This record gives sequence, C-alpha cells and structure tokens, in this order.
Amino acid sequence: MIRARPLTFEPPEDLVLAFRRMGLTEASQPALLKALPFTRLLLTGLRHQEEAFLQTLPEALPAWLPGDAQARPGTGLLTGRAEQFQRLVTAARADDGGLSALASAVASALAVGVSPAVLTLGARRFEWGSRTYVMGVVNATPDSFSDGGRHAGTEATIAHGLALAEAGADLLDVGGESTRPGALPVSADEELARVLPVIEGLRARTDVPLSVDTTKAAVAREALKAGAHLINDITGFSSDADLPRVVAEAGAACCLMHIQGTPATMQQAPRYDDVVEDVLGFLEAAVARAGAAGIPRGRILVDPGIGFGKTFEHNLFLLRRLHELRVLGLPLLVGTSRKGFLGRLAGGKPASERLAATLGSVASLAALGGADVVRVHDVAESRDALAVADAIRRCEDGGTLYTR
Ligand code: 7PJ
Repeated sequence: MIRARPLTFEPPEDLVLAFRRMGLTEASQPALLKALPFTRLLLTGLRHQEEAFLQTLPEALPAWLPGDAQARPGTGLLTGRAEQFQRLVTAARADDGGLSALASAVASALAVGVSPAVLTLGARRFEWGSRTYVMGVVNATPDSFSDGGRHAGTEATIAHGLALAEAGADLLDVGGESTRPGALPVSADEELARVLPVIEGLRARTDVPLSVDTTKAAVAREALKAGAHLINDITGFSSDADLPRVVAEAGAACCLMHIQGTPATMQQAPRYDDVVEDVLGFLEAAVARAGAAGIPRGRILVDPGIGFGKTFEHNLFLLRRLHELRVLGLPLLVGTSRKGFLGRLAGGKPASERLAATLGSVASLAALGGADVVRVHDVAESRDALAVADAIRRCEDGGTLYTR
C-alpha cells in the first residue's frame, strides 16, 4: 500500500495573511498559492515501478530523495512546490503502467488543508474546520450507577447527560460496555438494558445528537431505532461483521477507532514499527468496510484510539503527528480525557485529578489544528479551553495592513 504523508502542516490561511500584508490582490492569490508552497511528503510502500518513475523525474516535477534501498526499500521524500506536485499527479494518472495508486496517495496528501464536508446529525450541523467540537462522555456502566439500583442509576445517567448538553456538548456518547484496559466483554442484552433507557431519556429531553459507544450490531440496531445518530465503534468495524450494514441501513454516521488487540489484552505489549502508518492502514481498512456496506464517506469520522494498544510514547507521538491522519480526508475525533498517559505526565495523578492535564491536551490539539472533535468528560471546562485555543489559531486581525 503506497502512502504519502505530509511532514509539516501549515494552515493555508497563514500564507494568505502574508499576501495581505504585502498588499497583493485577492485575484493574484490562487496562482501564488500554487506556485509558492514548499511541500514535503514522506512516501512508503512504493513498488519498483513507482520507484523507477520517481528516480527519473524531470525538473518541472518535485525532487526525489530515495530511502536506503537495502534497509528501507520503497521509501523516500518528495519535495517541491504545489504546482510541481500537481504535475506529478497528472503525469502519474496519465501513465498506463499502473501509477494510479501513487497519483491518489500524493493527491490525498496535497488535500490535507481542505476541510471535510459538513455533517448534519439531527438538528445540528458540524462545519469541520470552523472550531473544535465537543463530545461529552455519558457512562451507562454499573460503576457509574448509584446505590439506588438500575432505575435510579438510569435517571442519574440521563441527568448527567442533560447537564453535559447544558454545558455545551455538541454530541453525547453513551456507552454501556467498559473498555478500560483489562475490562471483560458484556452480553448484547446486558449492554442494551444499560444504554437503551438512557438513549430514550436523552432523546426525549435534548436535541443534542446522540452517539452510542458499541461494537455490536444488535445494540446498534436498537439504539438507532431509539433515535441515536452515530455509532462509535472502538474496534473500527472489526468485531461484528453486521455492524456496518446496520449503520448504513439506518442512514446513521459512525466513528471508526484504531485499536491494537482487545481491551482485555491491549496494554500488555503494544508494538509498532511506525505507529502512524499502522493506524493509517487500520483506519483505511475500516473505512473500506464502511464504504462496502454503503455508508457514505461524508458520514464517517476516524479516531487514532489514544490508549488503545499504545504505550505512553505511542500516544504522544500520535498526537504530535496527528495531521498525518488528515490524508484520509475525514474528520478526526480524539479522546484523551483523563487517560493514563496524562496522569503520568502530571506526576502520577489518578483519573479523578486529571482535569488540568486533560485541558492541556485538548487545547494543544486544537492549537495544532489536530482534532475536529474531542471526546471529554468535562464539557464546560473543555469548551472554555477550546474557545481560547481555537480563537488564537483563527485570529486574523494583525492591524490594518492585514485586512483586505
Ligand atoms: C474512546 C472511546 C476514544 C472513541 C473510550 C475512556 C475509555 N471512543 N471510548 N475514542 N475512549 N471514539 O474514555 O477512557 O478515545 S472509553
């Protein structure tokens, strides 16, 4: 599988700001944007035919730096201006010797600055790129039930969901199966008994779209009937072969997450040669399963699965290189809230004392332009942190010389 990943991610608006400061007209900008940017793509998975093509690129195309042919065959770095990359894509497409995979990989990498299409869930519109959206976590697992038994637990869980909606959640994620490291699976019947009353209760009392954290088609089918809008599968459609069809038939959306192993075993010995590449490969396969079942691309989100079969360093590296997942052209959802790596960074704090560390993580993600949705327990606090990070990232008034 050929993969092209951008090494740096600069918001295209930044160059436009420089043009404005220089007094260049709006009309001249599209041509300049094509001619100026310097792009660097890391390529992997190349076969001999693509390597042969890249080794003989003329001047008008990007420059090629091959990786070590013995140690890392099929790798290299392409550098050049946007228009040189465009010519490369055109030339690779025109070649009938099978360079179309190279053409699409490079084209996807060049499109990383383009926001995915708007997603409508129930009464809400998600305009990707406009801000970082917030998914609030609603746990319907027994450890979150009070002493009053299941009914009292359900009422408390619904009340918690409504409070998160009130605090500004854009989406609520209801989960009835614990996926913590070492957690054991529950039956579909038990999971349904936990989540269904919560979904029904929330659906009747808020228009905030509802997501259901499940890997099971039987649970998804009933949850979608009860008014849920999105299925959040932490196994990226790899557990239940019927799940993609259930989502497609309901016209629902889905979030496909990367996991290595299963919750019971995933933290025993996570291992990757290149964690970003493995996550990309897994997510591509998950998206293909969704597509094969008839789920439109515009209704799919992807998630690197922070903490799911990853070491401390894997988690940090994925967050740092998150922009590389943008080559998928899909909105990115990221869940760091109260996770173990944050506790360790904060000097060994338990989950209940990880709020500040969580806010540090969501604000960093937003400032880096990494995530489209963050999945958090603390909605009000996260909205404030994101408002700051999003505003810094998008501010354009640098004085009158920057205005049009
Ligand atoms: C995630 C999730 C996540 C998505 C959980 C926890 C563990 N779903 N479900 N992404 N985490 N999409 O909240 O600590 O990161 S459960």
